[in-house]
Amino acid sequence: MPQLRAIIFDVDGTLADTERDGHRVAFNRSFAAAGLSWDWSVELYGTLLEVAGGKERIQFYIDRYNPPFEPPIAALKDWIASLHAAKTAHYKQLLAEGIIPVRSGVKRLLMEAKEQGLRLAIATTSTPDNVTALLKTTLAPDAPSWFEVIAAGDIVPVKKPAPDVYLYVLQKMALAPQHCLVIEDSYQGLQAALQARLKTVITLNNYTRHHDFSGATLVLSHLGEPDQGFEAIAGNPGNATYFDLALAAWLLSKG
Ligand code: XBP
Ligand code: MG
Repeated sequence: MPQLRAIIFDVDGTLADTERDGHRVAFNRSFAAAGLSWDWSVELYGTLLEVAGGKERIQFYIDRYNPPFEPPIAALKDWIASLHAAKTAHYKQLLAEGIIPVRSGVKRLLMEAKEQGLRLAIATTSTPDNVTALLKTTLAPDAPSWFEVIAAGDIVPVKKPAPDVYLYVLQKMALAPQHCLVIEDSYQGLQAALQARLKTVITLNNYTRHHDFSGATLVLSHLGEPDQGFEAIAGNPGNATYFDLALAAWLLSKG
């Protein structure tokens, strides 16, 4: 019977609803500051989220939508990297304003895991600086240290839906996939985790509720709290009304 040894968290959309009011706004601010007329609406951003990674997303936008801009003198890849660096600064500024809280149940679950000595990790496509800033502003100044491994951004050459970031975490923690549970929010994240043979629980958000989550162990509206239960969209949560370590261990023990 496989035992639960670690939980691996995705970040954007899973720990916090960062995309619409955080990353999207930061992209737009970096575009305006660079003198570009580009504006990513809430709706367009939903389409652009098909591509994980901010630099990759900007490249995809240029390729697919052919937006107006003066071709840079520098190599396009370098120009995108500097635009994206400005975006990261805007994003961190937005986080510092405290506008983005963690999702329901996230802090409770992390505290429970810490108390029980369960190992924790992060596997995200987002830039490392974004992750530490989010953890510090929403949880606690020392929250980055709660995670044994924070695998983020360009740490692996190929981003989700490729499994690389999850394989990297497993290798760093020297754990077999059957001892870990993943919490994700998107199709791309689920594919990455499944290809690494990891059982995955999905918490939906507005950008991902229409995604195909076949293969997920459980699909929930959110992790929930004792007084704010989850809705189970797919899978069997047993008698649980909110997601805790007992439910996580039970899901994994089913093999
Ligand atoms: C989310 C992403 C990221 C963010 C933006 O990753 O795909 O690209 O949208 O962050 P995950 P960057 O759900 O895996 O956390 O601009 O730093 O890429
Ligand atoms: Mg995500």
